[in-house]
Amino acid sequence: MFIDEVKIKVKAGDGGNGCLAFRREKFVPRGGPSGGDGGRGGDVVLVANPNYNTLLHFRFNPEHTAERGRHGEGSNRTGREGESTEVPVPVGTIVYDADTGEQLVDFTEAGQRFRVAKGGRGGRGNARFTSSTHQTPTEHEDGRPGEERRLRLELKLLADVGLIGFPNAGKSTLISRISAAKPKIADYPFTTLEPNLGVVSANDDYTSFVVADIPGLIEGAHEGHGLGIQFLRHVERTRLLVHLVDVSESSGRDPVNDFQVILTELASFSEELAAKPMFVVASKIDVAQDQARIESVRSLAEERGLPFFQISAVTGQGIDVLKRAMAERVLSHEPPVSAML
Ligand SMILES: Nc1nc2c(ncn2[C@@H]2O[C@H](COP(=O)(O)OP(=O)(O)OP(=O)(O)O)[C@@H](O)[C@H]2O)c(=O)[nH]1
Ligand SMILES: [Mg+2]
Repeated sequence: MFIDEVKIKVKAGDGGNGCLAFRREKFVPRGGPSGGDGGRGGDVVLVANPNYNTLLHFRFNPEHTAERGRHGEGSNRTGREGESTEVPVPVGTIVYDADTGEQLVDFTEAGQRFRVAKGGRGGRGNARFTSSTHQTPTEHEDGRPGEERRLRLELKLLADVGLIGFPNAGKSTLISRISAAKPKIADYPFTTLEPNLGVVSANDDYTSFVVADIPGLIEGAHEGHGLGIQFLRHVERTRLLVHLVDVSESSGRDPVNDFQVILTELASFSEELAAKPMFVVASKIDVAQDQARIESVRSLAEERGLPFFQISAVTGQGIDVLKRAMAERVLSHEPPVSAML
């Protein structure tokens, strides 16, 4: 299963206790207090690591702790500090405090770090309590407990292009044609149950961009019909939506209606998503005998000033043109979102 949300527990190391000791040595009468301080506990730090693409590793490992500080010892020896623990998260992870709901950090760049649990301070040893009037202190402190927290991690895939459309429109087939992704493809709705990412290399040079294939939407998805619209958050940050409309006769669908339904569902997710740049793509043209079906989609695109394409993932017709246009759109301005990976 694709995991895009997990709850984890983090616990920083406790501080070591301060020590109660007095110097006892031959020929040193009344040696002073010599209890050392406890060491500080280690922190738990999340680090954005580009080698991770999912939150899957947390499923088997939902608790992360850091080492406690050592206790102080006699002869004024301070306890060693506890080792901090670094926990890798994929770029694109947003971390919330699971109890308060507060957003703590949004990992947008590889290497970005954030301390989620602070190690406890070490306790002071009795040597620290000495003063001119207090020569034989017996006070010493316990270390403070390390911070403990429950976190909710949410991963938004950082894709440059999002493929959207009705179930069966050919989204997974398209991503399998333009990238190395091998999603499940089948002739029934809701084949895709979790988002797939594919890396598409632009023809002419070494640049590439990331395309996300998400489960299909149907009318009323925002009310939970079908698989709902929660997957739209994976395309929230894309630069471009590629909207596939099945124009084949065998679909038994009305492409114009399909197109409008999807726009409504996008708008009910967010205004931003509805306003995103969009390519309109008539798909399965190899099995569209009636040219009017293709033309109806073309005019929808034209009315809205959106670029129009027609493809067949089976014959390959139009795929290169579409791919090049996607690359151009995504790579022309700033570096692609996925280049941060
Ligand atoms: N003839 C023809 N069939 C196609 C084309 N593209 C996809 N198909 C077929 O359409 C069916 C659905 O394709 P998918 O790629 O699984 O569709 P999807 O949009 O990913 O569907 P969901 O994952 O259910 O949302 C499969 O049987 C494909 O083989 C095409 O260009 N021409
Ligand atoms: Mg699919």
